[in-house]
Amino acid sequence: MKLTIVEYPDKRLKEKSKPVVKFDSELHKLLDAMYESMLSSNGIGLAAIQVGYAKQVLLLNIPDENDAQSRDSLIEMINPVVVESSGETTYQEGCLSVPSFYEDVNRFERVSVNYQDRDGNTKSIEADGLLSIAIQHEIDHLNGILFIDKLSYSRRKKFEKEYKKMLKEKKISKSGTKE
Ligand code: QAP
Ligand code: CO
Repeated sequence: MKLTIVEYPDKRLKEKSKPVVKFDSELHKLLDAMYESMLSSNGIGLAAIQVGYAKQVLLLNIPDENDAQSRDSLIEMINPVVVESSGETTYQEGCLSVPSFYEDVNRFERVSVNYQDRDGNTKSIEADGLLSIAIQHEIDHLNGILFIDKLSYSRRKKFEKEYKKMLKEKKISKSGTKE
Protein backbone atom coordinates (compact mmCIF):
# COMPACT_ATOMS: atom_id res chain seq x y z
CA MET A 1 0.00 0.00 0.00
CA LYS A 2 1.62 3.24 -1.19
CA LEU A 3 0.42 6.30 0.70
CA THR A 4 0.75 9.97 -0.17
CA ILE A 5 0.81 12.71 2.43
CA VAL A 6 -2.18 15.06 2.19
CA GLU A 7 -1.02 18.69 2.34
CA TYR A 8 -2.70 21.93 3.44
CA PRO A 9 -5.03 23.43 2.15
CA ASP A 10 -6.57 20.02 1.26
CA LYS A 11 -10.11 19.92 2.78
CA ARG A 12 -9.65 16.34 3.98
CA LEU A 13 -7.46 17.66 6.81
CA LYS A 14 -10.62 19.24 8.30
CA GLU A 15 -12.52 15.94 8.47
CA LYS A 16 -13.32 14.32 11.82
CA SER A 17 -11.94 10.80 12.01
CA LYS A 18 -14.20 7.84 12.93
CA PRO A 19 -13.48 5.30 15.68
CA VAL A 20 -11.91 2.03 14.59
CA VAL A 21 -14.18 -0.96 15.24
CA LYS A 22 -12.34 -3.74 13.39
CA PHE A 23 -8.83 -4.62 14.56
CA ASP A 24 -8.09 -6.72 11.48
CA SER A 25 -5.32 -7.17 8.91
CA GLU A 26 -6.61 -4.12 6.97
CA LEU A 27 -5.84 -1.96 10.02
CA HIS A 28 -2.42 -3.58 10.40
CA LYS A 29 -1.65 -2.91 6.73
CA LEU A 30 -2.63 0.74 7.18
CA LEU A 31 -0.44 1.07 10.30
CA ASP A 32 2.57 -0.50 8.56
CA ALA A 33 2.16 1.68 5.48
CA MET A 34 1.78 4.79 7.65
CA TYR A 35 5.01 3.92 9.44
CA GLU A 36 6.85 3.67 6.11
CA SER A 37 5.54 7.06 4.94
CA MET A 38 6.32 8.69 8.27
CA LEU A 39 9.91 7.47 8.24
CA SER A 40 10.57 8.26 4.59
CA SER A 41 9.26 11.81 5.07
CA ASN A 42 11.26 12.30 8.31
CA GLY A 43 8.24 12.60 10.58
CA ILE A 44 7.94 11.87 14.29
CA GLY A 45 4.16 11.66 14.27
CA LEU A 46 1.43 10.90 11.74
CA ALA A 47 -2.37 10.65 11.85
CA ALA A 48 -4.34 8.51 9.38
CA ILE A 49 -6.18 11.53 7.91
CA GLN A 50 -2.78 12.80 6.73
CA VAL A 51 -2.71 9.88 4.33
CA GLY A 52 -6.42 10.20 3.49
CA TYR A 53 -8.00 7.74 5.97
CA ALA A 54 -10.54 9.33 8.33
CA LYS A 55 -9.92 6.77 11.09
CA GLN A 56 -8.86 7.38 14.69
CA VAL A 57 -5.37 6.04 14.12
CA LEU A 58 -2.05 7.73 14.86
CA LEU A 59 1.65 6.96 15.17
CA LEU A 60 4.32 8.52 17.36
CA ASN A 61 8.04 7.89 17.07
CA ILE A 62 10.02 10.33 19.21
CA PRO A 63 13.81 10.24 18.67
CA ASP A 64 15.98 9.36 21.69
CA GLU A 65 18.60 11.61 23.36
CA ASN A 66 21.06 10.80 20.52
CA ASP A 67 18.42 11.90 17.97
CA ALA A 68 18.07 8.30 16.76
CA GLN A 69 14.60 7.09 15.76
CA SER A 70 14.04 3.43 16.55
CA ARG A 71 11.07 1.18 15.81
CA ASP A 72 11.26 0.03 19.45
CA SER A 73 9.92 3.41 20.55
CA LEU A 74 7.07 3.42 18.01
CA ILE A 75 3.67 4.01 19.63
CA GLU A 76 0.52 3.10 17.70
CA MET A 77 -2.65 4.65 19.12
CA ILE A 78 -6.15 3.67 18.05
CA ASN A 79 -9.21 5.56 19.38
CA PRO A 80 -7.19 7.75 21.81
CA VAL A 81 -8.91 9.82 24.51
CA VAL A 82 -7.21 12.44 26.70
CA VAL A 83 -8.43 11.72 30.24
CA GLU A 84 -6.24 14.18 32.17
CA SER A 85 -4.16 17.22 31.31
CA SER A 86 -2.16 19.77 33.26
CA GLY A 87 0.36 22.58 32.98
CA GLU A 88 1.32 24.69 30.00
CA THR A 89 4.19 24.54 27.53
CA THR A 90 5.18 26.13 24.23
CA TYR A 91 7.01 24.39 21.41
CA GLN A 92 7.91 25.30 17.84
CA GLU A 93 5.80 22.77 15.92
CA GLY A 94 5.78 21.60 12.34
CA CYS A 95 3.60 19.12 10.45
CA LEU A 96 4.13 16.82 7.46
CA SER A 97 0.89 18.24 6.04
CA VAL A 98 2.16 21.83 6.34
CA PRO A 99 5.68 21.41 4.90
CA SER A 100 8.46 23.91 5.65
CA PHE A 101 6.53 25.98 8.20
CA TYR A 102 7.24 26.02 11.94
CA GLU A 103 5.64 28.15 14.63
CA ASP A 104 5.25 28.27 18.41
CA VAL A 105 2.12 26.55 19.75
CA ASN A 106 0.82 26.41 23.35
CA ARG A 107 -0.11 22.98 24.70
CA PHE A 108 -0.66 21.16 28.00
CA GLU A 109 2.60 20.11 29.59
CA ARG A 110 1.32 16.68 30.63
CA VAL A 111 -1.47 14.44 29.34
CA SER A 112 -2.87 11.05 30.30
CA VAL A 113 -4.37 9.16 27.39
CA ASN A 114 -6.41 5.98 27.10
CA TYR A 115 -6.21 4.21 23.75
CA GLN A 116 -6.16 0.82 22.04
CA ASP A 117 -3.27 -0.95 20.39
CA ARG A 118 -3.41 -2.65 16.96
CA ASP A 119 -5.04 -5.74 18.49
CA GLY A 120 -7.71 -3.78 20.35
CA ASN A 121 -6.13 -4.11 23.81
CA THR A 122 -6.82 -1.17 26.12
CA LYS A 123 -3.74 0.85 27.07
CA SER A 124 -2.96 4.06 28.87
CA ILE A 125 0.02 6.37 28.94
CA GLU A 126 1.14 9.38 30.94
CA ALA A 127 3.32 11.68 28.88
CA ASP A 128 5.29 14.88 29.26
CA GLY A 129 7.92 16.63 27.14
CA LEU A 130 7.97 16.17 23.37
CA LEU A 131 5.83 13.02 23.52
CA SER A 132 3.03 14.92 25.26
CA ILE A 133 3.18 17.67 22.61
CA ALA A 134 3.20 15.14 19.78
CA ILE A 135 0.21 13.26 21.24
CA GLN A 136 -1.82 16.49 21.46
CA HIS A 137 -0.79 17.52 17.92
CA GLU A 138 -1.83 14.12 16.47
CA ILE A 139 -5.10 13.89 18.43
CA ASP A 140 -5.96 17.36 17.04
CA HIS A 141 -5.65 15.84 13.53
CA LEU A 142 -8.33 13.29 14.46
CA ASN A 143 -10.63 16.25 15.19
CA GLY A 144 -9.77 18.07 11.96
CA ILE A 145 -7.50 20.60 13.69
CA LEU A 146 -4.05 21.66 12.44
CA PHE A 147 -1.38 23.44 14.50
CA ILE A 148 -1.82 26.53 12.31
CA ASP A 149 -5.45 26.70 13.55
CA LYS A 150 -4.06 27.43 17.03
CA LEU A 151 -2.01 30.49 16.01
CA SER A 152 -3.01 34.05 16.84
CA TYR A 153 -4.77 36.00 14.07
CA SER A 154 -1.60 37.87 13.07
CA ARG A 155 0.62 34.75 13.03
CA ARG A 156 -2.00 32.90 10.99
CA LYS A 157 -2.02 35.77 8.46
CA LYS A 158 1.78 35.64 8.31
CA PHE A 159 1.55 31.89 7.71
CA GLU A 160 -1.03 32.17 4.89
CA LYS A 161 1.16 34.73 3.13
CA GLU A 162 4.38 32.69 3.43
CA TYR A 163 2.68 29.42 2.53
CA LYS A 164 0.99 30.85 -0.58
CA LYS A 165 4.35 32.17 -1.73
CA MET A 166 5.95 28.77 -1.11
CA LEU A 167 3.22 26.92 -3.09
CA LYS A 168 3.62 29.36 -5.98
CA GLU A 169 7.40 28.79 -6.09
CA LYS A 170 6.85 25.02 -5.90
CA LYS A 171 4.52 25.22 -8.94
CA ILE A 172 7.01 27.29 -10.90
CA SER A 173 9.89 24.93 -10.20
CA LYS A 174 7.71 21.94 -11.17
CA SER A 175 6.66 23.52 -14.49
CA GLY A 176 10.32 24.35 -15.06
CA THR A 177 11.52 20.75 -14.70
CA LYS A 178 8.77 19.47 -17.04
CA GLU A 179 9.52 22.26 -19.60
C1 QAP B 1 4.02 16.51 14.91
O1 QAP B 1 5.43 16.54 13.07
C2 QAP B 1 4.81 17.20 15.97
O2 QAP B 1 7.74 20.84 7.64
C3 QAP B 1 4.85 15.67 13.99
O3 QAP B 1 9.50 19.84 5.88
C4 QAP B 1 5.24 18.51 15.79
O4 QAP B 1 6.69 14.92 12.22
C5 QAP B 1 5.11 16.57 17.14
C6 QAP B 1 8.20 17.52 9.12
C7 QAP B 1 5.97 19.13 16.79
C8 QAP B 1 5.83 17.20 18.13
C9 QAP B 1 6.26 18.47 17.96
C10 QAP B 1 7.75 18.80 8.92
C11 QAP B 1 9.11 17.00 8.20
C12 QAP B 1 7.75 16.66 10.22
C13 QAP B 1 8.19 19.57 7.84
C14 QAP B 1 6.35 16.07 12.17
C15 QAP B 1 9.10 19.03 6.93
C16 QAP B 1 9.55 17.75 7.11
C17 QAP B 1 6.84 17.01 11.14
CO1 CO C 1 0.61 17.20 11.89
